[in-house]
Amino acid sequence: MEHNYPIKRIVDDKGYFVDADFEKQIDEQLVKKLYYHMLRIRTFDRKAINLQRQGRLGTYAPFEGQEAAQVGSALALNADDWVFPTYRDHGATITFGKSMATTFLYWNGRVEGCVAPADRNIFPPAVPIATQLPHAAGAAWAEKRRGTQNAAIAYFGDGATSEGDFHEGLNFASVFKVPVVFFNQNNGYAISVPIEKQMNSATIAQKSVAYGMPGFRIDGNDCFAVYFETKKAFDNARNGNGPTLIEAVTWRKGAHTTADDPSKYRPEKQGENYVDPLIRLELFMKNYGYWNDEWIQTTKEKTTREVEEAVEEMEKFPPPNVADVFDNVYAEMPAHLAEQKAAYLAHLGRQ
Ligand SMILES: Cc1ncc(C[n+]2csc(CCOP(=O)(O)OP(=O)(O)O)c2C)c(N)n1
Repeated sequence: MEHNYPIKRIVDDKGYFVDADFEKQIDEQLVKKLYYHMLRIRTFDRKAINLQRQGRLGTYAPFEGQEAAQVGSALALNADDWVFPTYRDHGATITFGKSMATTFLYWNGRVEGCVAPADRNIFPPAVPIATQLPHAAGAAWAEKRRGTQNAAIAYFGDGATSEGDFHEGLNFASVFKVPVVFFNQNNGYAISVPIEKQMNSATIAQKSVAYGMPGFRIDGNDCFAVYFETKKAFDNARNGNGPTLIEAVTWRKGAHTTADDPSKYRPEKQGENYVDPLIRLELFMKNYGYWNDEWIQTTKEKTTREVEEAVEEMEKFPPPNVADVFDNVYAEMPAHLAEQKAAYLAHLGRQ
């Protein structure tokens, strides 16, 4: 089955073109945009881990290694599209337009961290696995019924494909031919469970066959392959051809969250040939004359400053309102919650 789903790539591990058709479509502007966003979210990610270690941030789900998958796909979206992320896709949501400070607030358990910017349709991160797939199909269906050109993307991991919601989301989207892209980041593990223990299918992409939709396997560490293939799936969706399933094969370098230790369940490296997606882009830039020391230095300083400013903004926030836990569940609070809220506030001596 695997041979029916070869991994598409545009640039190899050493940063050389394997698909020459794309040489003309890749220009300096695109290369710099991809590099800037990948460096920006990596700087954010590493800072978040440090903050968690210092007790300045709650538990955090790192995405290092998945930058090409998240940036490449987020840059393929239009501003009015819908994004349905998981707890690991803040690289994608930040690239799409969510602020870093808001994202830090989310990881501090703040309700403010779930609020999307006014000009972007970004759902709060889905923590229950795969629940966001039917949501994305529903949002896309609504856009179709309204006759717009807007589409939706649902991000999810390999483990999510073992959940019922994955199958319901794909089936619904296919039957109603809705404009949605199901974007899987196959990072090899669902917490500590390797993909071979998760499923008997050789690939995730082949699951598209059961739902009568196109499915592709792409190199999730090749930002160009991710960008162009996701764009193609979106064009297809906007043209009325319905959903696509994309499997971006990648590697989660760190822990599932800052609460676990990956050395207990897997090797440190993916394999002999593994090259970090950011290093791969750097090699490409050097190979094809896009590398410029001065620009790189300025970009590093800019992204570091941006992250530091976001930390300051997060830390300036007043203490959270303890009632948030109760106030943001239902539009109208049911009696049992109202009772619990009153009891809690009384316990804290705030009534
Ligand atoms: C419905 C549900 N079941 C179980 C969990 C516990 N859980 C949290 S993350 C996770 C693994 C998810 O793996 P995957 O979908 O591959 O995403 P990744 O974390 O690798 O990005 C599980 C089982 C959950 N959050 N929701």
